[in-house]
Amino acid sequence: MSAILTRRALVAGGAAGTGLLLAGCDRIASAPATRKILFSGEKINLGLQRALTDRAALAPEFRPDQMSPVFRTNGTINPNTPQYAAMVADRFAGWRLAIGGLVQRPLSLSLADLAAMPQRAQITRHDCVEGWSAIGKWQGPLLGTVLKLAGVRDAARYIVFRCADFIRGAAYYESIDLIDAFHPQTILAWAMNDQRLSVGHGAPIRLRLERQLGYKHAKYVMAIDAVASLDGIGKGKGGYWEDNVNYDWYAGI
Ligand SMILES: Nc1nc2c(c(=O)[nH]1)N[C@H]1C(S)=C(S)[C@@H](COP(=O)(O)O)O[C@H]1N2
Ligand SMILES: [Mo]
Repeated sequence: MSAILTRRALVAGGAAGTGLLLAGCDRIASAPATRKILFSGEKINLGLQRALTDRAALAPEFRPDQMSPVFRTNGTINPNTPQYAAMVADRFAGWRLAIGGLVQRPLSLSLADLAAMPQRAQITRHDCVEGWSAIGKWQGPLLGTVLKLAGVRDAARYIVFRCADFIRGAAYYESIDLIDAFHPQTILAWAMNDQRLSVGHGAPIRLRLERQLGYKHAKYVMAIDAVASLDGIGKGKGGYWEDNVNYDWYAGI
């Protein structure tokens, strides 16, 4: 009952955009503390709405003439495993993106499948925690489109990205919540600056997550899982750098 009531409260209050945003709201609203707040009065309810709206805000986008002439690479610039080298050799024709975990329809998608979906192109600024930035153009399907195809189950709270590279023996991975997963600028980019993504920048696809710092933008994505908890994945903090250098899991900018 409470889930329905809180959903109605949010719809009536105007926080609802798409059904996808609602999916996220339900999850937030089902936390006992949040439920209390929702029922404690309209003023606080408005505060919650504002918080949700902030998470939905768009990152700035730029004009083509503002693009950086040089966009440096960082972190892994080639996974350099035999498996990855074989994928590069056949130009990722045999590569498949596996979508699994808590989904109704596990998927296996080729680059052609991803390129045939509705596309979003955006010119955005990448901000690395190490203090450099660069503006580039990114194109690919919305992560939300892919997740809708797979059908994320109610129990899912996070989306995990498993990458092809290892740093000091540990597999690179990252994770985000469902609000960011369905954000209108969160894309699986297979093109950068109107060219197919290079190995240095994360071929065949990398996440673009424009409201967060660079280390969250997983390159070399091989598999995407919807999960209920981050426990038991890596060291449990939700990402390679979070696990190993104590970077924040939520790196909002
Ligand atoms: N798989 C993987 N993804 C990664 C990294 C990495 O080392 N491996 N480095 C991260 C960091 S710290 C940054 S700043 C960006 C760099 O992206 P770029 O090489 O396209 O500039 O990728 C991020 N994604
Ligand atoms: Mo970074």
